[in-house]
Amino acid sequence: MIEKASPVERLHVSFLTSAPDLKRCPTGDQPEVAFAGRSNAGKSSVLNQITGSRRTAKVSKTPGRTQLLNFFEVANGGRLVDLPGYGYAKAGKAAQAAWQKSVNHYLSYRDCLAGIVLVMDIRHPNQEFDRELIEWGAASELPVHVLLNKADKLSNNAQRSAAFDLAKHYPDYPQLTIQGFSALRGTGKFELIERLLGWLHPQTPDAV
Ligand SMILES: Nc1nc2c(ncn2[C@@H]2O[C@H](COP(=O)(O)OP(=O)(O)OP(=O)(O)O)[C@@H](O)[C@H]2O)c(=O)[nH]1
Ligand SMILES: [Mg+2]
Repeated sequence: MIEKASPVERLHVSFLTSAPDLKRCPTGDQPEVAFAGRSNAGKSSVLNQITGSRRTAKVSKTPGRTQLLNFFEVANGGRLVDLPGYGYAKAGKAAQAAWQKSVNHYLSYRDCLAGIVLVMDIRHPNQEFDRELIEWGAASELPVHVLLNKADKLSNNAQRSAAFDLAKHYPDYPQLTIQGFSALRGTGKFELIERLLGWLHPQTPDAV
């Protein structure tokens, strides 16, 4: 009988580098998973939760904290990328446009991209940027895994309805998956880590 491996508790990662744009990204010689989403949705917090360290990525109460593409190396291969948030209204128009361009370029031309984790605030899901990214992922045949983050802000019932309502918008998106998550509490951590390992190490899904 094959024993079921115990779930992976945390991903071991180390910071590799930051890049302002696609040109200055490290050579894309390994599978990469990008964390995208609106500013303040909790991308950096999610990274910290799954790596078990508050210091992996910078978190801030002020939206727009992550302004560069930040690369992290995962033990046993693969990388995670913390992208700047979309839609940080207080940034000047020029700064916003520059970040969006760097993120759009990265998503469009980064050949080693294996999947995208799209982080949404569960209380405000499926905003314009989210819809665009989901459509783009489907058109590019790239898997998109949605995290309905900050689930701790809603009751269990409301969490389930949020996931159900979002799924209803995308009945014909075979590469779209959705889960609830709380970066604050760690809810949904195992499911996310399993998904990431499946993308980064497709041959050895249980390796860390
Ligand atoms: N209650 C709650 N707060 C959260 C959760 N995840 C993140 N936050 C808070 O949301 C705020 C933004 O978190 P970040 O992780 O910096 O968000 P981000 O998406 O990386 O933001 P940018 O870097 O601006 O794009 C911080 O105050 C976090 O503490 C969560 O699961 N629950
Ligand atoms: Mg951030």
